[in-house]
Amino acid sequence: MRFSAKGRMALVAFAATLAVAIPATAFGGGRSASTHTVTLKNIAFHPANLSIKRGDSVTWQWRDGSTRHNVTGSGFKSRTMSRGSFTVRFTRKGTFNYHCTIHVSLGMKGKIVVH
Ligand SMILES: [Cu+2]
Repeated sequence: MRFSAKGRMALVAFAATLAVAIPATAFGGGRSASTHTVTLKNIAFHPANLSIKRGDSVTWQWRDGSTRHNVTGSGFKSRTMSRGSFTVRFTRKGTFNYHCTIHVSLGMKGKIVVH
């Protein structure tokens, strides 16, 4: 499984620029890659379930005050932090479950379905 994970704000902004710059023909379906946002707030991921297309990116944004969280999945893991963002580009189809290791017992889990 190949992921590109970038945890720093500047790199995330750079990645978003790259995603926008990828020509539609790169995916054969006449569409450009998109970046989707998941917000960490109230000890939960919003939205918890997200459906995206192969080649799209997901950016998690920390918006839960001083509460520290992380995004941990199979093949990707953010730092534990209380602010900032984390981006993963999904290059394969499938279902990718993830969670926050600190709050998994409180149900802080999410799922990305890549079509
Ligand atoms: Cu958490």
